[in-house]
Amino acid sequence: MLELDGASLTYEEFRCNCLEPNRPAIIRNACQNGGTTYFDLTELIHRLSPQVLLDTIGPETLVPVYPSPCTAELNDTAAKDGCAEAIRDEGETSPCGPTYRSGRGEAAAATEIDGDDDEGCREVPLRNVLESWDQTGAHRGVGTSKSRVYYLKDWHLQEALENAAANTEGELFGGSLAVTSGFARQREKGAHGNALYRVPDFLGADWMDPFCRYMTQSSASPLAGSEEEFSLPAAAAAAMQCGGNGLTSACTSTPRPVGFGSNRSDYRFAYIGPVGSWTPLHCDVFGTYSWSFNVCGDKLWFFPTMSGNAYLHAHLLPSFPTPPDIRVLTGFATESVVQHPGDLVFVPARFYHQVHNISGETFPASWYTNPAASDEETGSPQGASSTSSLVGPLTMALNHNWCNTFNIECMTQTFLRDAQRLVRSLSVDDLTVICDTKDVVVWRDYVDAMLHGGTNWSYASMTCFLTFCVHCIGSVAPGMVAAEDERAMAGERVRQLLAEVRESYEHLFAA
Ligand SMILES: O=C(O)CCC(=O)C(=O)O
Repeated sequence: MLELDGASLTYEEFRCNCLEPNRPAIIRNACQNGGTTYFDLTELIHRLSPQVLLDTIGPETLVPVYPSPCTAELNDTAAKDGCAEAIRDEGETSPCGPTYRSGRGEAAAATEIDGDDDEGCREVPLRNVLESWDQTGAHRGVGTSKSRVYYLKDWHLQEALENAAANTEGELFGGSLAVTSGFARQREKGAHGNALYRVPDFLGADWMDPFCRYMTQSSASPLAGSEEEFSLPAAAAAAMQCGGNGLTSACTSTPRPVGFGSNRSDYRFAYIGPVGSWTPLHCDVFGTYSWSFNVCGDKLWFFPTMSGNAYLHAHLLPSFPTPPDIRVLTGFATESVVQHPGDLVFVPARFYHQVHNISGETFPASWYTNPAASDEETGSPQGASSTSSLVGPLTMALNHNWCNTFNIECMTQTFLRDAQRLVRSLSVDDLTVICDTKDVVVWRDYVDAMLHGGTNWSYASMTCFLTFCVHCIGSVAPGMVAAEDERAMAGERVRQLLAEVRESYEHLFAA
């Protein structure tokens, strides 16, 4: 695994070693670079500690958790193998796709959390999640078992912290989101989560975050000033309207810009999990890159080699159940690395990875055992006794998905493949019955809505996104290119991709 030193890393080095070849890397010592502090570990550990989270976000706030089978066994093996070293497995490639190597590892046995064995995402009050990690066992009974633990992940913590601060500062617009100028400006300058951290400049440009910010602002309030902030002239704003963006559309509803997922999605996350929780083999959403910064504890990452990644794309079935110890699979070679606090892992576009929380920190926290009895006026609990506990050990990380000129083509091609896959699964007869017409303009609208509902992106959102990028690159909006010599190439590439997406939509049902 490529190792880089974050203290001295330049954007040019990162571009040449990681972005251009689409190659994973671990960046050690990523807290400071060139005299700028991007992550302050002491401050981060404090602000992400369970007690401070309870105080700032609120115990009843719903957070996304995944019941994760625990992998204590893997941790033992990994430790024995001395996994700071890359583990290379030069397995022969198999034409049949990945198979299990005999004799090593088994998927952890599963038991129920909350009487439900569904491993998908669910929303649970923050209090319940923290209680489930109580080391003393005093708060057990919220649904943990020895072999399954809650893993708090894909949590929009940054947004939650911005909203909480905006609330406190009376800045909240219309009682909804922290879209007001202060936080939007901080975010534009690369500071996230109410000054929780800054994105290191060596990672280069990010086109996802400004687009998501624009969409959030423009859908939250016409007064939020998003057009001013992004200097979108009327023509660019109009070009982003659904139904007026070059997509021939039968939709008669009011034209509006379309973002990814819900129009207010963002791609900034926190991952907090007890030792033993893990994320199975996957590639990141939309063909984006991701970076993951470790705040406390250690993570063990498994990546296929470059050729192993190509092999997995050609052979891995979407529902193939990957085992905790990925090394039991044959057919592709893997490498692994242990990420410590202060290290940042770069995950390339459409690159498989599997991640295990292998060590963590323990935190003191206290709960009111009878929160319903708390006095609403003073906020102090009445008739509710507070008990002190130890929570953990926990591994904590921050993470962004992003894209720029080096993976925008991969992203667009990934989208076009998703769209084609959906179209192939629909017959002309079905569409005629469902849409009650043979009009392909109606079919296209219908399929695009289906695509958006199922995959969180669509021709409408890709067209809006690429139009936004063309405009921002051309108008020299801040942060769209990390080096000025990339601007012309970036602009040209995005214009071509926009034309390709429009062309594909136009011919979606061509013979
Ligand atoms: O930390 C984890 O559990 C998963 C992280 C991940 O998949 C990512 O950052 O892309």
